[in-house]
Amino acid sequence: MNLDGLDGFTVEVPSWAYGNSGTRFKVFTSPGVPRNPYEKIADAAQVHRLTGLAPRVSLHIPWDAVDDWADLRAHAEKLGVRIGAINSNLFQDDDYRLGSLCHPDPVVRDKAVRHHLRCLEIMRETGSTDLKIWLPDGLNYPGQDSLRGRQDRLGESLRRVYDELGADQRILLEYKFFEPYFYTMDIPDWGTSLLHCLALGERATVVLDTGHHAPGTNIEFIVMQLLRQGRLGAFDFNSRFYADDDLIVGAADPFQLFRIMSEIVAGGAHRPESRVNFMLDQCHNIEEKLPGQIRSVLNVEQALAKALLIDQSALATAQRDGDVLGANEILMAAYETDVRGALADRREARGLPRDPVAAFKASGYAAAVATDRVGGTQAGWGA
Ligand code: LRH
Ligand code: MN
Ligand code: MN
Repeated sequence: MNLDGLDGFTVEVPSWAYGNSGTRFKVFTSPGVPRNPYEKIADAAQVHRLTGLAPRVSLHIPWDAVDDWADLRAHAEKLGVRIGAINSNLFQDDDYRLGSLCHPDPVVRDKAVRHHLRCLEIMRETGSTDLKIWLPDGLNYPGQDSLRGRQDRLGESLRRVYDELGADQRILLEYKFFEPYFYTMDIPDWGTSLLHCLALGERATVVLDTGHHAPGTNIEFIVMQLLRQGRLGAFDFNSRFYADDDLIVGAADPFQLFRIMSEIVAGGAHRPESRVNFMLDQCHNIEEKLPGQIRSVLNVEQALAKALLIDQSALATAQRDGDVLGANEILMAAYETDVRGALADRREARGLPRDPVAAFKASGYAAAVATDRVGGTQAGWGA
């Protein structure tokens, strides 16, 4: 089984997956939960230590704000990981009730732009190259504001941020079709995100969060189209049954994850040179967080491994011959191959545990942090 395509493949983990989280109804607390960004990074480093797959941690600002960014960076590097994408936060400030980068008042828009300029500074101090923007702006009622005017304001605000990017920095622009507003969002879909990226320039790319589409959306089609345009910057991986559920990637629909990874392989985007950032955006409300994160990165790796097994030349022949069932069978043969043993062998050959979840449980880490850390925080909100 040739899995060489996995070489260099990585998954970025989110700092907020390690904090307490819940729904709007209840936040469950867990023993040993991190009390600050340093402890979140320490937990994330465990995921990398046991899987060899997760060398970067995304931060959310101001959830993960610290006094000394160089010190946080050094802390991460000492633990064998790096700071990944810096996420701006435009959804927890009273001033943003009617929007942020799209707000009708230029004073509020300016405040939102300045938040991003601060994020760019943090990126310089932490060595991060990716500014990730999820725009929570939108409308609840028809007529509430001008749909068109808001797009114009958004374009102007983004331009101000883009023009301040350093040579090695880029924007990752996320979309979401609903929530927190329900009549429309100002970046509801990949087309809107892509249009803004195209207007900005080549250092603006789209983030595809797998939980941000209407049910039934063909996500792999979007992946293919963005890759064709050279504008797929990143994924926010998670699973959903209903809305933006943020469950473990590959848990709800592993076949969808495989289909996504098939388009990634077809576009060569699993290779690090593609600069597609494969990130997780999840919350572990009721399950153990560290094993949940370990399982997640392994699920992504497994889906990629299966996609790498697709016999591309046989598939091309079947497609050219119009062999509908034959082509489908070639794809399904890869999906149905059990790669778990091969992946465990591969880990072992690299000095990693065959079963990272079991190794975590045996390590005593959870018990040690439960004793050391008292009074952990809710994901984001309490940090
Ligand atoms: C919005 C979102 C976005 C945020 C994260 C916490 O639903 O997916 O990526 O930054 O959740
Ligand atoms: Mn997201
Ligand atoms: Mn989301």
